[in-house]
Amino acid sequence: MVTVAARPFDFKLDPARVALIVIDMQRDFLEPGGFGESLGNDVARLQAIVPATARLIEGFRAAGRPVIHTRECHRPDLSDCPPAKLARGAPGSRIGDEGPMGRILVAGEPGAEIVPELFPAEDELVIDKPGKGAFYATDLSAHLEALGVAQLVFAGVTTEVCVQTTMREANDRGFECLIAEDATESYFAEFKRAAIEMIVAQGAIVGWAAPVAAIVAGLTAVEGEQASDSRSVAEPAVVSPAPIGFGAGF
Ligand code: TIU
Repeated sequence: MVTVAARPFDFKLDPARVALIVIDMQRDFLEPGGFGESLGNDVARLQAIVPATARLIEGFRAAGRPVIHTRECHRPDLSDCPPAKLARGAPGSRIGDEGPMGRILVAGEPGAEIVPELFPAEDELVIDKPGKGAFYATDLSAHLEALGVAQLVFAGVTTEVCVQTTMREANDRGFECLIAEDATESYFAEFKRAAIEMIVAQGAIVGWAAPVAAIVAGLTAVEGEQASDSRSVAEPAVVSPAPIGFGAGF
């Protein structure tokens, strides 16, 4: 185990059992004319985390650890989009409507694709998900089980919606979860801050938070080393039992 300085206390990183999940870094959320903007958001804020997210992805690739990408999108016939979700957004620019990047949030359309700077490598898993959480109605659980993963590092957008939902799903499934705080963003600065506070509160009730640099240093550190400058937190890390409950659909 490698010690990564994190909040609310050090994270004990297992470089042999960790994977990265990059949530929904899609044109539809980061560029004008997509789903994010159709919900009334200014998408400019989200572009800022692309370089830090790229550094995190590169760190995992260099360490030979899995990088998993997700895309929030729907089938072209929208059969996997509940009417309650379809009804959101401004009329004329809802899910499935034509926009400047093709049909909004529809699989295979340019807007649903991951931004070029963070494009998945050929051998990397890409999970298309109809919900906010990446476990709901996907085969992510089975993939993680096959990979022997016990810890998940999270990046992507938006912090309080798809990232937090997926972290909560993962935490309930027994994974130790760490959010890369400078590789995630929200359309609302205060929501990002509050979401991370909720995650780390109550002794890491959902998980831990650390900067990209500390996580990448941890991936390459020798076992037993401190991966970065300690934030002088003496409390020992809690090591959870092996992940449990990997059932299809859970
Ligand atoms: N609206 C918003 O903040 N987020 C989403 O709809 N999806 C994701 O977070 N990916």
